[in-house]
Amino acid sequence: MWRTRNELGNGDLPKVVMEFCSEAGVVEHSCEIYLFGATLTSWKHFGTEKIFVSPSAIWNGVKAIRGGIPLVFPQFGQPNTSLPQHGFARIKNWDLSSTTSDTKSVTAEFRLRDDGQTFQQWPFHFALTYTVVLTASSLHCNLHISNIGESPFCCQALLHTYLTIGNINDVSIFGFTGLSYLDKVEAGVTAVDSDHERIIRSEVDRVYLEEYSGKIPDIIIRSINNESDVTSLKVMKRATHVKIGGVEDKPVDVVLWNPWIEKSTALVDMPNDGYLNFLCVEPGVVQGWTDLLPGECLSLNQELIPVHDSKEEQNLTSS
Ligand code: TA6
Repeated sequence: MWRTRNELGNGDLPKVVMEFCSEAGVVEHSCEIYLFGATLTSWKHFGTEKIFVSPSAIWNGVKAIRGGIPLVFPQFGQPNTSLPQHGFARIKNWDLSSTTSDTKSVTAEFRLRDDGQTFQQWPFHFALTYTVVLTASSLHCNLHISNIGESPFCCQALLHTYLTIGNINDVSIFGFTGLSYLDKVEAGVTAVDSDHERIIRSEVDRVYLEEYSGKIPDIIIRSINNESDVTSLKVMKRATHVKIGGVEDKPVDVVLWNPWIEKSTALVDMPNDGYLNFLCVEPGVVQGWTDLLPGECLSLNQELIPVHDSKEEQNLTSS
C-alpha cells in the first residue's frame, strides 16, 4: 500500500512522508520532504538510504538544509548579489498542494509563488510546482517554473542532489567521458574530461556543459564497499522549455561536487570528514540563462534509479 502522512521533523519543521508498506507491514520504500525549501531529505529503497543529509545540518527554517535535494532557483551560485546564493527557492516555505497514490506509486506536489519578499529581491511573478513521484524502482523529481507575470524574466534552475555513498574513495562515476566542463576549482577554466571512469581524490566542483559537449548520457555512480557489495545508481535528466509556439528540449548541465576535507571543515553544517560520505550530482539548466516570456515554462526533471542487474550496469559503464 502506498501512503502519505504529514509529520513534524527536525527542528519541528513540517514534512511529508511517502511510503510503500507491504502486506506484512514492512516499509519497503519511503521518502521525506520538508516544506522548508521543499527539500527532499530521505529516499530509502528497500530500506537503504540513497540521499545524504549532513549530521550537522541546521534545522532552523532559515538556513538551507545541508543535504537532501535543495532546489536552486532563480540563480545558481550568486551572479546577482541582491539574491541569496543559489536563489531563494531552497529557503522558502512551500505549500503542499496535493498527495495522491495508486497501485504503483505515490506522488506529492508542492507550490511556491512570488511574495513581497521575493519581489523585493527579484521583481517578477512566478509559480513553481515541485512534484516528487516515488515508485518501487525509482524516485522522480520535477521542478516546473512558470512565468505568470507580464514581463519576461531569465533564470537558472538546478536540483542540488546529495547522494549518500559508503566512502568517496570507493566510488566511480561513469558518463562524463569526453564532455566539456567548467572547473570551478581551477578558477572557471573549461576543460575536457578524458577519463573513462571518474574517481575523486581531491576537491571537485565542475559544471559539465551539455551545450558544448553534446548530449550528456545517463550518469552512473558505482560504490564498491567490498567485493560482494556493489551498489549503482543511474541519474537520468531532461529539461523542456514550454514556449507559446511549442515545446523545446533544453540542454541539461550536470554539476559534480565534493568539497573534500578543507572545504568540508570550513562548512559550519558539515563534519570535518563529511566529504567522505556524499557526492553531489546535480542536473540543472545553469549555463547562461533561460529567458521565460509571460506564459512560458521551464521544466526540469531528474530520475534516480538503483541499478541491480550486473549486465545492465556493465552495458551502461562500458559505453
Ligand atoms: O553545486 C556546487 C556548489 O555550487 C559548490 O560550488 C558549493 O559551494 C556548493 O554548491 C554548496 O553551496 P552552498 O551555498 O549550499 O554552501
